[in-house]
Amino acid sequence: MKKTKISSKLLNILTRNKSFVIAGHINPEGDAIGSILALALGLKKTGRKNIHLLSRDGVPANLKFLPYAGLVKQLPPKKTVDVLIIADCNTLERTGFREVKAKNTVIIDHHIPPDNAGESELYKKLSAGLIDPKAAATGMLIFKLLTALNIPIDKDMATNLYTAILVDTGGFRYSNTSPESLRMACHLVEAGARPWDITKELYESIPYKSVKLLGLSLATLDKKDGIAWMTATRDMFKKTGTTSEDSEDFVDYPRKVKESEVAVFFREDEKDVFKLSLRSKGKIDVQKIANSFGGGGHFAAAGCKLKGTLRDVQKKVFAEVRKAIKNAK
Ligand SMILES: [Mn+2]
Repeated sequence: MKKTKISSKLLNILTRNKSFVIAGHINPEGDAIGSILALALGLKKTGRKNIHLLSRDGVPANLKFLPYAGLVKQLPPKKTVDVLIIADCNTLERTGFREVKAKNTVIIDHHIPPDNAGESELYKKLSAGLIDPKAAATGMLIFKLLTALNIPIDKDMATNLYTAILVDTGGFRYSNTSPESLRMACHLVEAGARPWDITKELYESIPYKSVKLLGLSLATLDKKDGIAWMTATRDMFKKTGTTSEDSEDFVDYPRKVKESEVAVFFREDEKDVFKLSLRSKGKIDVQKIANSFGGGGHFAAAGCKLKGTLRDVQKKVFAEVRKAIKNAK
């Protein structure tokens, strides 16, 4: 296994304190929920009972099968806790909780810290961190952390961690799939994670109404100049009785288009407010594009929010994408 430096300070904070809040990010997916659950189960094994798991948007329906998903709460504790652990994101804003009071704050994450990180209040008072943008999933960092803490990984932890890594590597297909992520998966399967059971829950249990929504949205699929895109309007959500959660992986469809270098999915959240998901096939840094609109993410997967009519929003975004494609040539 590749060496990731885990500071003794971090290990001390985790072993010498009693009360913890572990928070994932808003709009959580498998990596966020799987990571916080696995870490909590691990810490519980060492006798720690006072662990409060937080996800502002709760646990999405397709992740409710994760062992101990019921532990995840949407409201923070009122009392000051010893340690706040921010997982799979790197700002308090992303967790959706500004009100958590903690004596120590720790970040465990695989996103690139914000440019102004050094000046932000959070980073100034950060007690320790395990931040590795090269890690394919936060779940991989949790795996290493549990190993460093000598906590054996049981079946429940393995199921959570396998899910985290599976989701963030796109089912072990994305370019972040490495010997290390596969080796970890191998350990996790040996520890009791069941690949087909997890796959079935994640990818073969889509509600009928979500597939109907996909049908409406797919009808908007279009392409031009190396960009492929697709839209889901409020009207479509209304017609099918679905919510934004049902369109979680829709950006995969424009990404599948052979002619696309960049894929964009436009999701209308409110009238003239669009949430964008951007994907790259590997040449274009879509994080930069998302950044220019106040969003963020990774090189190959990023997101942002824009106001305006669909026409105006698309015009603005396509201009940026076209520029990026041109510069990459
Ligand atoms: Mn992640």
